[in-house]
Amino acid sequence: MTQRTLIKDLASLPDGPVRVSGWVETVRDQKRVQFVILRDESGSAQLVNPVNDETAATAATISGLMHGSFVSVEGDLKADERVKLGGLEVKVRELTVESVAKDSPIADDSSIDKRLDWRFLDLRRPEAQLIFRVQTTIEHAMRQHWIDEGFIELHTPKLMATASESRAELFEVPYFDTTAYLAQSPQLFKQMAQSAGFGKIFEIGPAFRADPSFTSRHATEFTSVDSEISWIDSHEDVMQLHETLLTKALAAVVERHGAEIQQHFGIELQVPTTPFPRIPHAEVKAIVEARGHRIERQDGDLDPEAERQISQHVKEELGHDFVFVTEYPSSVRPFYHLRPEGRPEVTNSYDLIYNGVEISTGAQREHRVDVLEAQIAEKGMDAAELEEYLDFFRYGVPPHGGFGMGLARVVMLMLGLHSIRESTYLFRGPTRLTP
Ligand code: AMO
Repeated sequence: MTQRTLIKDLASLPDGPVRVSGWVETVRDQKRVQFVILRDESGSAQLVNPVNDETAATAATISGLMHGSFVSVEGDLKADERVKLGGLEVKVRELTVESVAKDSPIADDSSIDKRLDWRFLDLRRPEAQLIFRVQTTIEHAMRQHWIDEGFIELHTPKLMATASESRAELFEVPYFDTTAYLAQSPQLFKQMAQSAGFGKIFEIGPAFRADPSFTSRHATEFTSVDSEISWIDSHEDVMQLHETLLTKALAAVVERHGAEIQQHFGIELQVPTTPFPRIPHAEVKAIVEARGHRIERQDGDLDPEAERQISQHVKEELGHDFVFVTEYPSSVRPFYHLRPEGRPEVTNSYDLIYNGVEISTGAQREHRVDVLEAQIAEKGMDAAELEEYLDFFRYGVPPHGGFGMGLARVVMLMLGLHSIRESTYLFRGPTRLTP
């Protein structure tokens, strides 16, 4: 039997026998000749079967072929400029139906909810597969940088005895005769690696938030990209690592998928320049208000419209898709953010906004245990619950900082998708636990 050829590789083969396998996208069943568009994970090609006495059996099979059925085909490849799809076709010699499909329950105009119900069929769209190829490239490029720079990859536990970010949005799990919590972030344990003397670490793993909202940017389970480094002078060192990682990721995506992204999503993806713009939070508020948007939030944190506005401003003025909003007020930041000397009202922290949406939070961490204890008390938190975390700072720890970034948000904003539901393989939300 001829070895299977991926459809994308047909173009580089000479005319002659080939074997292709995939699923049936369309069938054009004419009296004298039949055409089948066959798709595999690499592309699509036209199969042709002239109808005559010799091919009658195959013709009968093709007439009854349901869209979506998986088939293997032995045939003869022929380059033919007249064929619109790739300038080639495969004349069928033998067609084996490996698995018959039922009528598809979804169509191109199905709602996103219906498509998610049938996600495995929805994902057969080539642009859906491209989303996950892009994601693979992003992760690979970042991982390559981390490895080149001597980082250690961690896999921190997702079952925890305490909250990892705050008591809000916490999932409880019965755990033998006690209660466990699902990790909201690897925050505590990535910091622990600094006390352990690991120096530089990263993790790409799941994070859970019992967030009841139904926005286009929130999921109850998401993939968090985290990194944490020792011996920083301030959050500036973290931002430099962060922009380097994203620039390398984008360069790899542009090189590997730029043309396809243009074709499927109509976006001319650019590699960003470094440094990314940095604007202090107070200045961001002033800019956003000058653009006519009043931030209504009581705590003064940026709302989604403010994120869109500052992003738009940076795009117009500096031609950049990214902006670091720095110096967040202490009042809207967690207890573990370090506050710079003499300015207790702000933190050595940032949010990174990409094409109008927050994709990440980063900060220098407070590593002086007495200051940490004071900040825990100030936030009205229970220090007893954080005893084990506080131990990380009682036996020596270097100054350190890091960031956490939502992978699906990055992919969504890179490709101009409308919702994180499109850039998450299997979305989890308040009313979705399947498939
Ligand atoms: P934060 O809570 O800001 O910070 O989360 C970091 C990033 O994670 C993503 N994210 C989400 N993505 C999808 N659905 C959600 N419900 C969701 N919640 C968060 C966002 C966000 O910017 N420990 C800190 C990070 C750090 O300081 O290192 C943290 O978790 O892209």
